Amino acid sequence: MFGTIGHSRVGLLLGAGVVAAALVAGCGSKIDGLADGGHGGPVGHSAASAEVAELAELPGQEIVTLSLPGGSYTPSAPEGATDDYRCFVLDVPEQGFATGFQVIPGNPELTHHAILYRIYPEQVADAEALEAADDRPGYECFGGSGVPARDGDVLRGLDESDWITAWAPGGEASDTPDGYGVPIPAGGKVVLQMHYNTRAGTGSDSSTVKVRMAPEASGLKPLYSMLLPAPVELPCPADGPQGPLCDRQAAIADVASRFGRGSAAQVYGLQALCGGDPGNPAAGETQSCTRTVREESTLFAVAGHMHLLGDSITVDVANPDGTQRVLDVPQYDFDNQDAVPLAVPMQLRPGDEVTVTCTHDPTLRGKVPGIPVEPRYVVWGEGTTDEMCLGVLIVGKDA
Ligand SMILES: [Cu+2]
Repeated sequence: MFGTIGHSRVGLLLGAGVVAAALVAGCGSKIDGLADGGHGGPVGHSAASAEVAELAELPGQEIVTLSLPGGSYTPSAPEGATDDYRCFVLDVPEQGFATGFQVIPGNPELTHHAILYRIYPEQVADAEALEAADDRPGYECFGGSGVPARDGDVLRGLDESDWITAWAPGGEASDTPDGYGVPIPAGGKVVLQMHYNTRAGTGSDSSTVKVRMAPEASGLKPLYSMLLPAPVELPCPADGPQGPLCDRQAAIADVASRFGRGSAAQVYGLQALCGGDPGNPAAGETQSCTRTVREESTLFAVAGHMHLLGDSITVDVANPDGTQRVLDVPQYDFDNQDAVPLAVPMQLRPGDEVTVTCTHDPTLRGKVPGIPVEPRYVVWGEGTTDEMCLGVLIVGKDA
């Protein structure tokens, strides 16, 4: 769970595997989608824990409750699948800053994760078009909201991602750090992504999300989730079983067959983002990516996300004073992906470099339930058979 900062728990919990959307264009060739990520797939999460702290009332702030359209939704997974990712476009009856969150699952058996995304006014038409595409409530969406980025500014899409909050079973109410709130712009909307695992239960869901809103005039500083993804290029171990999917191109085609062409584009896009060669990357168990801080900000907490082959993950900040490890997870546990608050919030300055480093262990295949035993070259993707390497930095903007 989240640690304590002052009197408030850190907001923006990272649920069981979620990555926001962003677009990468880069590297000469047209790469049109380092898109969203996903989740780690079903891994024996039990229902929400019995003890769930209530979102606290605060003077001058309003708690609003967001509900699914019509109050409930009956999940149905596509033919042959057991997961239904559904996004719902919702109105927030207040604007300003969100300072606290609580997801109340309506059908804990079914509900695998929930993510709330910010939709700016200029994105509303795109979101509504997605919503209208079929006659069922909501629309199918893997990983991110599926709504195109505002202006194609890839780095901003990562530095100031569109996550508002995320939830996974067991997640409790959370607060943003004192003095900071997540911007909810006037004229915008939110998209609530629900991931239902229909293997685990049946029936309908009537989940709700409580959001505590402070007015625009409250003078809070904006708080964002900065996403720091790295590629995953994990070959079949040379001394282990081999198979057709041990070929990288075959593995990428397989991901694309399950999650669409954007899913292949994001494998290449991650190489472009992280200085690798999209066509001929350095494969291996350990991968990293370094990005440069662009704005004065305060780092409050860091989370790491991988899937079931995840072994270890670190996040380092390098500045003129040296290098500080701000996340150190030597033995990754898929069931504990909570953000870890820094003992003392850290100032980030333009030019500082942040690096995420992940090590995956391909030999866990066959040992851990939930991972198909068929050998494969593993790339970034949303399924249980795929992997991610993602640092999430909870940063407040101070400039
Ligand atoms: Cu994931």
